[in-house]
Amino acid sequence: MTQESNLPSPDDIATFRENILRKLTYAIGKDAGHASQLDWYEAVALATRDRMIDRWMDRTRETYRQNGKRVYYLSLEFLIGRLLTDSLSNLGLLDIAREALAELGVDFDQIRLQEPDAALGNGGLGRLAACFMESMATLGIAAYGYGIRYDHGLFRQAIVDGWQHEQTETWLNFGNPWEFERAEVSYLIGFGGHVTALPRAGDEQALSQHFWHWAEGVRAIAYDTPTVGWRGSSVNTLRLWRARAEADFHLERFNAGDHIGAVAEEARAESISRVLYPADSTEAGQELRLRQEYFFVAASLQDLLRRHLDQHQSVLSLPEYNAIQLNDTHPAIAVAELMRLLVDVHDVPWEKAWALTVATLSYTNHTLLPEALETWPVGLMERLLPRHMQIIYLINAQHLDSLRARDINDARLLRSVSLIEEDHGRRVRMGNLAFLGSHCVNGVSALHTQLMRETVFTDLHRLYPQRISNKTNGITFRRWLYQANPSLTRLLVEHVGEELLDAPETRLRELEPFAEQAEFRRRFAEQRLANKELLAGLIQERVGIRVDPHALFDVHVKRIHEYKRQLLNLLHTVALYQAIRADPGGDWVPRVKIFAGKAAASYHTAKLIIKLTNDIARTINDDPTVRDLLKVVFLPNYNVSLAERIIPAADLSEQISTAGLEASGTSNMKFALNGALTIGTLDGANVEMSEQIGLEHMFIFGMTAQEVEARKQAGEYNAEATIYQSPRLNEVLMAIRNGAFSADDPGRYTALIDGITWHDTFMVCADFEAYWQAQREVEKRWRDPARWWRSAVLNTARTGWFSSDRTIREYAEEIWKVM
Ligand code: T68
Repeated sequence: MTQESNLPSPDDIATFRENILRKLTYAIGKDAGHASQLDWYEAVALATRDRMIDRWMDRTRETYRQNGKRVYYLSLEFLIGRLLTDSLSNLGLLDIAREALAELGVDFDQIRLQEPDAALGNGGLGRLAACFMESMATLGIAAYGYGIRYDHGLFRQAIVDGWQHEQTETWLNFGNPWEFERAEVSYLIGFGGHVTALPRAGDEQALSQHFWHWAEGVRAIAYDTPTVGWRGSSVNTLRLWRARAEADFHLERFNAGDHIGAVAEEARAESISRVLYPADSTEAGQELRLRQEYFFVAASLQDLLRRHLDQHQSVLSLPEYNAIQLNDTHPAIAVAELMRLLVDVHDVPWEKAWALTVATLSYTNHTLLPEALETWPVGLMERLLPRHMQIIYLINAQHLDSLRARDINDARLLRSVSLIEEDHGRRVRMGNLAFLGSHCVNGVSALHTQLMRETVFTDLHRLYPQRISNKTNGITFRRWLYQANPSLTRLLVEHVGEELLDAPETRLRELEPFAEQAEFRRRFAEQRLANKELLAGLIQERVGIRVDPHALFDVHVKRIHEYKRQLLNLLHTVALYQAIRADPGGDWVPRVKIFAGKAAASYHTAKLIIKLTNDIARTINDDPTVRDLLKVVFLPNYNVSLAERIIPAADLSEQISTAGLEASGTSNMKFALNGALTIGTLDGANVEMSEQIGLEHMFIFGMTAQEVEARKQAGEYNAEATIYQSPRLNEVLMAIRNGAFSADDPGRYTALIDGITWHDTFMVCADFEAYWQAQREVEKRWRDPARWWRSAVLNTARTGWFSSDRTIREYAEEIWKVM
């Protein structure tokens, strides 16, 4: 394509301008003279949404006509962010919209900021679901995302006196122009009550149909958001459920005079879709969480079964036309619910129902952290979902019987593969349930998948050696390159050609030769500098710290968790600070350490790490001896939109988790795609990144997963000797411990520092020296711009494989069988 053909035509601009004005007038009820920025945003969003509808309906009809198989992605989280630029860009309307608005005297870059982030997720798991939705649409896979339409997404993080405070998030306050409420698509979801058998002559009683007399009914109402793929190729549906009280129920009580009781029941029902659980990798052991899980699974399964039966009449062909992916164990109750629907409602014999269930479901695991493996107390399950508990017992009995029939009698093994954990009070293991009920189980990076086989699922893996496979995560380049970094995208297109945009997985490699050209490297660096200037502006505006865009931007952004080791980075920060103070005239590389991330509300250590970051930042930023050599910034309220501003401006990407603990990581891929160099451990997808990019273009350091494991096996490790051998580390720990950064409360960090001294569960001390050395390598490279920028270009050029299109193609071919 030539440059000219890319310019929007005046007709297209005029048409879109008219579309916007019509929306403003007839949907918003404002005239152009009185419209607020928010009105304009809504008008453009509605005009944009209109452009998806025809294709959306076409695709739906097409799938129906072709008798195609549909993919259902069940996830409690979709971390979407904003949709305006994404939708416009994928529809090829971005420049047209910009121009149309300019003609109306409206600045697109201002009104796009009016859109609140849809933050219906905690972190990587939720963002992955959003990237997958976009890739499935791009690849033309007929897919539905199913989840919950939370009234309140992930909390807003405010930093007060250095501490995190959680504030209610209110993304729906001004409505949501992207969604369609489908009041007519609704299901009644039951909870509680009791079960009676409906035995027929000759049936084995336990396996026969049962009737569940549930005690409480909650209505699920569908809200649909169209998801458009690149070049508008295809449009899929994200269907999110909202919980409503069943009106008649409560009206009776209300009329009988129990006004408060009626309202309380209404509130109880609606609380199910009230708020996203702010748990990242920690078990949320709350009844409400289990109600959320069952609520959205039950509504989704009823919905897809209805769609299937409308078209194919019989449930016996379910796996031929439907693939259901469980995003972690959060929807694992689907195994029991699908069995219940097949056996109790559709009268399918138990054995057949089990075969259909396993053939339809598959499960993705995202963590091996023991505290994150979901289990539910048997008592709670019996009370809330009595029929499901029965079904789970039956599945378990059949499973254990089948093993004994294979002469497997080892008590330890039977205990380990059972669906019921007997050791800490009886609990249902959702991981084992998801594993048994799925024909495919996958991990999210090569290392993680290998560790799944060797640790959490060793015994199940031995029994079902074909079931586990790897599907390394990916990211959508549309959002994380084209939209987040338009200036880099322009530079790449200029050199590789417009075709790059349609096939970045392969064509990014064509950039490699340019890494050798000084002029290209100069432009690459210049482009980065421009992004850094923008980020410097944002930092000044949000936290009032002035940073030099020419300094090395060293960035650590993700959920705050001990295993992600923000603390290791902080120890390095303090060590660097002390070194600079000891030699203020030295030849230092000016650096800005940028942190951002949320801590789970109940995770005290993570919140303390945020406070420490801010304590260290204040001390260093106020110290005139370090001047511009070192600045520390904690940007509040990390979310998708902030990530889109930070990632394109990063020079160095911190991916320093304790090896073996980060399942994959996905921000590691986003940074590399945008040309940042990674300092990281051999963990998660970092391993595969180092294979694609080349070890020499990353800064890999520290213990391997094997070494970490060996150290743990050797018994309780204490870091005293390590600290003794590293005067630098010792000095850092002493300073923090003695209140050098917390004069107002000198003991604030005693327990934190004692923790890493006496236990060092996450190998912070153990990896400190290696990390310090790796950081010196970073500085050496930075001082040699030709080498730095060559590596940076090669990072971008060699990250194509981490496109979520590649990941989705693997799911589609190997698990869902839809390609
Ligand atoms: C992340 N998991 C992994 N969990 O930590 C990350 N947990 O390595 C991986 O790249 C990513 O998943 C995608 O595979 C999470 O984000 C959660 O957010 C979570 C939420 C609720 C309960 C437990």
